[in-house]
Amino acid sequence: MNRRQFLHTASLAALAPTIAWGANPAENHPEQLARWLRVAEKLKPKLNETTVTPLKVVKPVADGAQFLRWRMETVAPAAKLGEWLLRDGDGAIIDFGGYVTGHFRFTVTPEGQGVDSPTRIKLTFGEVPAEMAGSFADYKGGLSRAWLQEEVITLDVLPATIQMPRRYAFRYVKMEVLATSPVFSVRLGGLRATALTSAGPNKSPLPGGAPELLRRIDEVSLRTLRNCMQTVFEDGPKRDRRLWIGDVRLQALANYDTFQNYDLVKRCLYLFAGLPREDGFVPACVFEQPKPARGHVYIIDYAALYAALLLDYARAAHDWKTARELWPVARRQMEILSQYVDKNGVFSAPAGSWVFIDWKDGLDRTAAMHGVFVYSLRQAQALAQAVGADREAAEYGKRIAELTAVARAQFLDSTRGVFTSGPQKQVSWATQAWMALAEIASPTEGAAALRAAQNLPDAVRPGGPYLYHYFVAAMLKCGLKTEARELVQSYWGGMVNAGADTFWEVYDPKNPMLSPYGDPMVNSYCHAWSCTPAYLLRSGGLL
Ligand code: RAM
Repeated sequence: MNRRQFLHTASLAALAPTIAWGANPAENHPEQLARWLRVAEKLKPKLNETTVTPLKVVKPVADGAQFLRWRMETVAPAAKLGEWLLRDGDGAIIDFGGYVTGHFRFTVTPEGQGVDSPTRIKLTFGEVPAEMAGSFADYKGGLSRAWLQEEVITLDVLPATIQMPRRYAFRYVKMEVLATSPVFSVRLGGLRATALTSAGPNKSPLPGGAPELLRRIDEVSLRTLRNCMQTVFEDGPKRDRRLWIGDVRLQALANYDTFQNYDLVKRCLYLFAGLPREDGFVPACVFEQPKPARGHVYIIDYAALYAALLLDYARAAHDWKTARELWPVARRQMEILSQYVDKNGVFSAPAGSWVFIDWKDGLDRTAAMHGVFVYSLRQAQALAQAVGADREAAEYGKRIAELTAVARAQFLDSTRGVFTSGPQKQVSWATQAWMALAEIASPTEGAAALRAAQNLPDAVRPGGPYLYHYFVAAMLKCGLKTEARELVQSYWGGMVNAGADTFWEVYDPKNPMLSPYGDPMVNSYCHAWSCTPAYLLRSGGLL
């Protein structure tokens, strides 16, 4: 089930057992949840602001040689804009020279015989040249067209200084004068962006000798992460502008190695903890505004990974107090998910639920999800040991052994040296990655399986950076450092070479128009889960 289908599913209530959770009733007591939300609120960061001025005026040129089909040509330095008199149908595309998440302001000055009518201006903000070239009127995507960043404003009084009300995510701004009157024109000037982030300076630059391409990949990773770090770790500052477990888990890893904003991760952990479903299951995402609220979707693998998010945090921040306090949340996810192990011992997500793993049509997710669950049980076991929950630690250990034995019996094709998934015995990169990360495969088996999947032409490849990350992590775990580095260089390096100054939500080198939402215009081109080379190049062990 993909996200669009999921949002059209009428009710999730059927998936929610109505039992109360927590051996200790205080754990899911409304007061406890409210207290956790207060902790999250106290940790809300004040954003750092930087003023950014535009670099130049550009124009998009169709170019089949470019991955995203357009390139920008310089028209004039940005300062020239103020010299131009603009009237109906005139406009300019401004390049800020780099990605900005923040606010935009500008001035409009009239020139002529007087202002005898309102002035109408259209603004379009874009992350990539294609958004400046096409018209949003042709949008065919399944997600709301309101994600596309465009505004029409009508000014009654000139001169005017306009501070646009929304926060935008952009490198380019198209400004079009739709209407003045026959007696006056306007000049646009004073263009300024205020970039926002909760990231401070990078505390850990790459070692001097790192190869050039890896340095560039790292820079783009850091820019991606910085722009996604707002009052939570957002998935994408253009879209969805919210906190998702799968995304924050990866962002947090990159953050520990670079910006080291531990409190922001802690805030996110508390937001999920304070906003569970009635039975304690954590939502896949949460909203911050107008007040913190749980998102409307549940993703089985994301809920499992809450344990990893908590354990990584406790280790990185040396904050075992928080681990102890939020341990019941991680434990509850394991309790709920354990109910989904079927009579054959295979993790079997309930019908109608959403198992994400990757944006990839046709991917059989059974084995990969089984792997995510075993991986998460391992994280939960380490947490249990650290917080003195001996009973759970032992119980998880037993379950890990059982699930591992079942997975080997069900999924391992020892003749071919790969793990398969589903009735068609599908071979995918996803399955091999999660079998290795879950330690269902030994490092030697894992290395062979990962290599085999890469070499099998009909193996289902990843659809996006989220799964590429876990595949690379699996390679590193199995000792395939050289191959892992090659993959990072070709995949993330491919985006860099295609002109990315922030990493994209989806990238398939063979399919530039790929979109999980039916239109690449609404794809996010600065996306949380794509920033992980910053981690892989540091504690990930890629260098
Ligand atoms: C996408 C979001 C996010 C991801 C979910 C599953 O739409 O952008 O990154 O976690 O879906």
